[in-house]
Amino acid sequence: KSKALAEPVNFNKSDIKDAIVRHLHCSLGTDENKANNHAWWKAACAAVQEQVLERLRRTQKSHYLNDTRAVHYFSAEFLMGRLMSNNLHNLGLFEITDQALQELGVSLTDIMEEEPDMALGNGGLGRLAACFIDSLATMELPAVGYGIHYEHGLFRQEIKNGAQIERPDSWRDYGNPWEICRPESIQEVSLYGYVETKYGENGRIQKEWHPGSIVKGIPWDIPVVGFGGKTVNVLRLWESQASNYFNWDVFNAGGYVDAQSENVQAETISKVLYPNDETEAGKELRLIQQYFFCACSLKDIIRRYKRAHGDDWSRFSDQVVIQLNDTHPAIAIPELMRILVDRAELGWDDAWEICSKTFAYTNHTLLPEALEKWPARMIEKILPRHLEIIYEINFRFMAEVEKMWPGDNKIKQKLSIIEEGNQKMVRMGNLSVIGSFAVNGVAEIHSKLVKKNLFPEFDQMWPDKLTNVTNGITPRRWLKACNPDLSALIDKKIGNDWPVKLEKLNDLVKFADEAKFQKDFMKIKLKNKVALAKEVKSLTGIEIDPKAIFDVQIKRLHEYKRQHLNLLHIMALYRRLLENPSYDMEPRVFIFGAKAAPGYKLAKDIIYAINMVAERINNDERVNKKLKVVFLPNYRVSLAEKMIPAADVSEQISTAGKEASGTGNMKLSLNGALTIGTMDGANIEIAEEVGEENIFIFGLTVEEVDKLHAQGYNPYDYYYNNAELKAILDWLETDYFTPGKPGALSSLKYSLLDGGDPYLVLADFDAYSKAQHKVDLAYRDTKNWARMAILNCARMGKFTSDRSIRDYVERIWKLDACKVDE
Ligand code: 26R
Repeated sequence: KSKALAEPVNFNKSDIKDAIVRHLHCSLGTDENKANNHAWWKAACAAVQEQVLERLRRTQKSHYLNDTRAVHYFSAEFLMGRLMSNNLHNLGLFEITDQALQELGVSLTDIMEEEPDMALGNGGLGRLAACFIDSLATMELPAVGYGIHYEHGLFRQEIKNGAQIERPDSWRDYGNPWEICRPESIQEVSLYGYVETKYGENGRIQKEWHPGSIVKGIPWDIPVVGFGGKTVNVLRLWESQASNYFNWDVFNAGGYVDAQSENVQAETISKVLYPNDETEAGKELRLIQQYFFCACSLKDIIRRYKRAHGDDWSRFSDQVVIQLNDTHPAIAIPELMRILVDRAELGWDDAWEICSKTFAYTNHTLLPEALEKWPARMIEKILPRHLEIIYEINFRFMAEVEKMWPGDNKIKQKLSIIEEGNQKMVRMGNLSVIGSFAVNGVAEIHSKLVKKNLFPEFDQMWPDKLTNVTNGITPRRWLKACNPDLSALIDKKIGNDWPVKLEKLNDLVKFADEAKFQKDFMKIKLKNKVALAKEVKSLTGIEIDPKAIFDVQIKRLHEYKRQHLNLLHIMALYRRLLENPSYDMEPRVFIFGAKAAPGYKLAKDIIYAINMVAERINNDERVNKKLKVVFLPNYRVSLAEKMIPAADVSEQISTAGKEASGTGNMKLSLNGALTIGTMDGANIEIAEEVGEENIFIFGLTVEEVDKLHAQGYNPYDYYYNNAELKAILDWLETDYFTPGKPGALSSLKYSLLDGGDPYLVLADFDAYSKAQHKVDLAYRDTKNWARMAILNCARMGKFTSDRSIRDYVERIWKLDACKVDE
């Protein structure tokens, strides 16, 4: 056995040093004198990867020998971010690798900056998937993540003259040291073509799909290292490639060049992540992406199942559970039916029995424009057999509905998978509920609304199907790795097992009033703010004072998240300072990070408005000692890891009922930021945990929002009744913030007045402004602020993703952990 493959437990500093240098020489063909940071980073990754792969091999062997039931997490998005620091921490090798590199004259912190983010997701849903697979591996649960190996992840955002521009993200241009290609597990997927109806010997109708096109799926495996390093699961991402088999005909006909253009088409499938968040565009390529990764993944699962159980399908749903991360992978339901009925030749009822015991579905949004619907004609063209199967599922389901509500066509119309109308549409949400044995929302309030507003009749039909699993975040990445000083302080106070037992943070409560602990806690916060201030300076040129309140709003840009409510309040403060230079306020820096979907005009206008207001304020000598505004470009996981530890205030100000859960709220609170927020999503449960006196809750509740809409909401009521609000909105129409370009910000004003203000920004403005004033006053009491910050951290135990996974395991997946033999 070579030194580098020494037993993981015995792997020490000099082993790491040797392995890194060996990779520098033998994998990268360079040496200690010539290597730049990028080469050092690659060599270090390769050294770590040796340890990872050894544990991966053991994990796979244990899972195989124990023939474990496993969860298969199907998600179009996995927002992994960087893996180096995470893997080192989870392997327990961070400190000694840091020291090893120091002895080689290299800074670990510096070389980690070389790693591009794996940004294969839009936001919350994708990051949740990444936190979940971390918890699954940590808890030693057999699990596979399945998704798409996008060539380009979420676009890189640049800000030019205040406006967002999108640049391609090329995270893999210089190779990804963590992934392994598995050509031995390539799958083929059919598309297009037609269905032939045949009659078998027994008189049974047989369907055969003659595809018009076949593409290959190449699996790339990313090892997922559990904390403690015992279990290493895999995230398997499929890359599309042209199938040689299909192109053979074209090739023989002498169409060498045409064959290449076929390749381009096939390879387009995994080219790019759709950057839409919450607005379905109905694009054919997106449906193909969804089917492509579901079909590859199901074949992969079935191949593994058959290896152990042959053609006996009776145990399939005992061994396999598939979690659908929103409806994006819902096409897997008719695909499994097709395999069982057309290929395995099971009867429909037997097939449906297996299918509906295999799938479970998580809903992440109630926004109508985010609920996926595909034109039936589009499905027919791409997946003709699947459309037939969907109709059959629906036909049988309609009979159930008829039994429950005889003669009620209204209800049938509402529950049907097919939406009739000008253009027939397939509702993927309905298909998902009907084809799953469990459906969950992602926070208490959200799950209640899923039952009450989105799927009330389904809830009546199957009272136990709809449930809640409140989201969570991994404390390994979102505290231990991103906030090392605070983590060390916590270790010192309560021991070091909190990363796997987050409820232990509760032991900090007893120190919340201790002066020394408060000082240490806030000293670390200040140090993190100094570090962020440096980053802000280098990214934007803006100087900010680390002593000011750092008020942070980081999330995708959307009207419902109300970044513009934050902006209107900033303008109010600016105006108050101009009108009264001695206006009493704590110095505050408002910091934003947000990407807008490229086609979402108003969202982009809001980014532009934030930047133009920022520029004016930051350069106004009259106010910029007290007020600064920063928009950090290209918000992403690795930037969040720098912003979150430095935040004093966390903005969670969505219109009540619109944010399903939120997960950034949990990360910020865990790192000692105080929340200003509405009674929405997980904010409600955060308030319950930290106590009402340790959070700034404001604004309309869901019931009040409904009532206001019902009685007819008129934003002008608020415009004319609040002189400050009127002045601010009118200000937007002048050229004060856009010199020489009056009206450049007027789309914002329009959306809030004549546009109807759909997210009740004006209705909540006054309450928000008052809550912000309370924040300002509270910050002046430094001791109490420290106490509140500590209590926020101490009471976040509930929001570890380990608890979410435990909920899924006990209530939905029914999985057992599998110890990996050392
Ligand atoms: C259909 C398509 C355009 C699409 C819609 C919505 C693509 C992506 C989305 C993103 C949604 C589903 C999302 O990320 N939702 C977020 O999920 C988080 C994890 O559950 C929640 O915390 C968050 O509140 C919710 O907005």
